[in-house]
Amino acid sequence: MKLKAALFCSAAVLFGAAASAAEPTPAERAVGYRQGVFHAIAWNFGPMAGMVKGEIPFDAKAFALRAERVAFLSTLPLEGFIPNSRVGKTDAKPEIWENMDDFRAKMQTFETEAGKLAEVAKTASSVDAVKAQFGKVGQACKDCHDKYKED
Ligand code: ASC
Repeated sequence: MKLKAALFCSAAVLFGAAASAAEPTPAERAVGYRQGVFHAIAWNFGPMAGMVKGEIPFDAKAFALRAERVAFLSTLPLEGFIPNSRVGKTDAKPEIWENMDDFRAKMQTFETEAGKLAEVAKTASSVDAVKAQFGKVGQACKDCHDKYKED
């Protein structure tokens, strides 16, 4: 009887562990979602930064495509900042949830500036045409990170 109980308990523990590994909580899924979006933003932002800094030759078509992607992606992360989702490995500071209106406004600025960059990039034939607006997008990233991102 004791052995049966012990086996049952270990099985329950194992199944419990497997279930928690396979099925993240809503908060964990929200963290994964917003981090995925931010990674996709950084992936596309990087080559534009390289062009603006003169490290990569300016390619108008590639720049415009990446700007368009960032403009779209900028509209996504806010949805992932659900209540009580500061869990696991996250750089999100608690201040986000304490100042949600300000955080939302900063995200809106990012969306607006990223949208303008996509517009400007459509007709830009040189890096000089996108430099100023690219700077505004980078500043929007930084303004939010300074206040709401760890490190
Ligand atoms: C990036 C990245 C950031 C921003 C920021 C812009 O590519 O990972 O955090 O740009 O440096 O100011």
